[in-house]
Amino acid sequence: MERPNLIFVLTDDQAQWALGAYGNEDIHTPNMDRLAKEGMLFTRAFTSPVCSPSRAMIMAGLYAHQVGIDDWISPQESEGLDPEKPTLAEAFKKAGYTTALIGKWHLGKEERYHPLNRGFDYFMGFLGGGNRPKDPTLIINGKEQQVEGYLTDILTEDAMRFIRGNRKRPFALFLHTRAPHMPYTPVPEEDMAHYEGKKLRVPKVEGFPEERLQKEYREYYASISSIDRNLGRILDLLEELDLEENTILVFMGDNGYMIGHHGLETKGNAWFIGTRRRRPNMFDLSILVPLIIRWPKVIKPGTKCDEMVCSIDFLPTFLDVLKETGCEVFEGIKLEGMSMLPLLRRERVKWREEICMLYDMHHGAEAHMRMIRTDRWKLVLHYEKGGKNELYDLKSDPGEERNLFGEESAAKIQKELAERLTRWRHEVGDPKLAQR
Ligand SMILES: [Ca+2]
Repeated sequence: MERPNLIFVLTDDQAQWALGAYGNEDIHTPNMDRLAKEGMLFTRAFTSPVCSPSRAMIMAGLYAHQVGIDDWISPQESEGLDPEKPTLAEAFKKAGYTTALIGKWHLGKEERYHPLNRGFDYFMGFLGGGNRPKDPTLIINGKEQQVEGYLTDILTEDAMRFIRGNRKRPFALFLHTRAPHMPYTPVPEEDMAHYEGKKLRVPKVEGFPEERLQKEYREYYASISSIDRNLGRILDLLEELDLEENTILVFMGDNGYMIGHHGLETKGNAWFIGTRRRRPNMFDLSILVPLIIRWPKVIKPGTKCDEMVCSIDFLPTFLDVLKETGCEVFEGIKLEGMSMLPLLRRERVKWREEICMLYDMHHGAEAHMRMIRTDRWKLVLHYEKGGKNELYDLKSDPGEERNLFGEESAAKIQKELAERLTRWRHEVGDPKLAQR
């Protein structure tokens, strides 16, 4: 097998429900939908419910707490992705690829955490979590400067320049947008235009005016459409350069998102919409993300995968791909994820039966959540003061609205899940266990 290129597009706070290919009829995402038609759409891709932990899981193939990340990294904090743990970018670099990160990093801003020290040959973007959607401040050739224009457009142009310049060698490009993260606007008019004067489907939220929800949805969708328009430019370029066939294109969101669902706004560290009251959570809406992979040489177009995959699976997957193409890869490192390569090939494979996750939140509120999710059930144990444990039957209650924790009828499954969760916590070295 020839060494394939990789383009990994990671969007920021794009919910799985905010994409046409996942069934949203209001949103304008023709290029994301095209990817789904030409590749494989994952219906159950999970990751951490907030930013930095999710990115750490993608980059390191380990759970975030195993690489020194608990919550999203605030501008005042000095933590970052453990320099001792190999990254996805280092895997590609070792295999002889030219590697680039264009856009958001959010895995530490100190020198030892810098993308250029973590396997990337090229970096243009920003190290923290946020930026302005228009006229952003970016690090270009090592210098911080303000650039005129819309951020997603600027990042895409640089990505296109990188692709053109590296078309003859294998490359691994990570394009991490800041969109559609809050604030959603300003957004270019052409992207806003898809929603003007349209009544969008929004959840009913008691005590929160529908017009405000309509406005938020319009702006959130427009921000996603601006990514979509730029994705289209990249797809066109790949076609023009004849790179389509041999490029693995991953499109993914970094965490789930809610606008009004459960009366909440944002993700795992959500607040009740219109208030400052927090509701730390592990709802599917927060941990499920869009994931589409196109790889014409391997993936049958228009396929779907319903297995529960996780962001920790990327590193094992790409190590497998690189190994098959005869590249030198890391040996003997301990990873938590599973290679998705058999899934991409639609081979029969014994897959995982549960997804476990932990989230120690300390920004905005304190929470310590431990979750296990199977096909049918979800148990979330809360170790913070005043936290209420949760148990949902996802089969009869996919919206996670009826908490069955402590109910006689579910006692048996609750006990079983709690035991499985405890086993997992020991396996992955849950820091909360050590404290006790
Ligand atoms: Ca995010």
